[in-house]
Amino acid sequence: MYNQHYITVIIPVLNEEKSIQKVLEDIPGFVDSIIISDNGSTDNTARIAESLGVQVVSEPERGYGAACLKALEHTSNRTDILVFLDGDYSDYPEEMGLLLNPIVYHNYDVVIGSRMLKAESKQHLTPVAGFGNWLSTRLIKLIWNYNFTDLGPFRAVRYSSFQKLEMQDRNFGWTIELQIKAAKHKLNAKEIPVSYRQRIGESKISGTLMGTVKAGTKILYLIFKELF
Ligand SMILES: Nc1nc2c(ncn2[C@@H]2O[C@H](COP(=O)(O)OP(=O)(O)OP(=O)(O)O)[C@@H](O)[C@H]2O)c(=O)[nH]1
Ligand SMILES: [Mg+2]
Repeated sequence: MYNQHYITVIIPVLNEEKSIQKVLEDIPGFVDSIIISDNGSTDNTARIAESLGVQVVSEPERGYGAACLKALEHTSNRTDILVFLDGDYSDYPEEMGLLLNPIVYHNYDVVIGSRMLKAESKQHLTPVAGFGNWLSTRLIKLIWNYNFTDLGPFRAVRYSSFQKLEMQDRNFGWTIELQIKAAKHKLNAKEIPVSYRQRIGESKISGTLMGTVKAGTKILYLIFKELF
């Protein structure tokens, strides 16, 4: 519990055996529930997580969004705040309180950890990812007048507000869908600068051309789909 708030952490994973233990070790002790959503890993990610006593759910259909939606099927209704975190040790789990405080103390609904608001973090984003963030957040500002600088994975959402959003995207569009729907539902949203480092293990998305093109296309498609 964090100031009488029940915290559930969701970590989608695909082959993160080299990093998952480090991620779990750095998660603060106040967290009530951790759900690892295994997206068809072929390595030891699930076994390592289970050996550390963490709940692992399995989503065979590839896709970041699909993995999140599967974890949400197993989320306790005692949950007050959801936290999303990547499994590649690029985020700093120990900074979770920074994301929770605006929700617990200042009535915010959505807090995005921005890597663009911290020079030491921004340098670890590929130029294409940086440009993609700039373009998509400018479009959100233009269309829905909400100020974001990043589509960062490390974020916290008040569970009752989250349920209103009826999230649907099953792969790369998840992060931006949440931010667009937060704007459309006029939720109280803000960004907090967070630390970010090079991932452990092979880059799957932002470090690969195919991954970046696929993610970029999906993100732009979602902006125009939500617009119309
Ligand atoms: N790429 C990818 N990651 C997934 C998938 N399902 C779950 N994940 C996890 O989602 C999180 C984000 O994926 P990443 O590959 O780190 O995406 P990224 O941070 O944009 O790019 P890189 O870290 O450079 O690969 C990680 O914990 C992945 O293990 C999937 O189908 N594809
Ligand atoms: Mg990553």
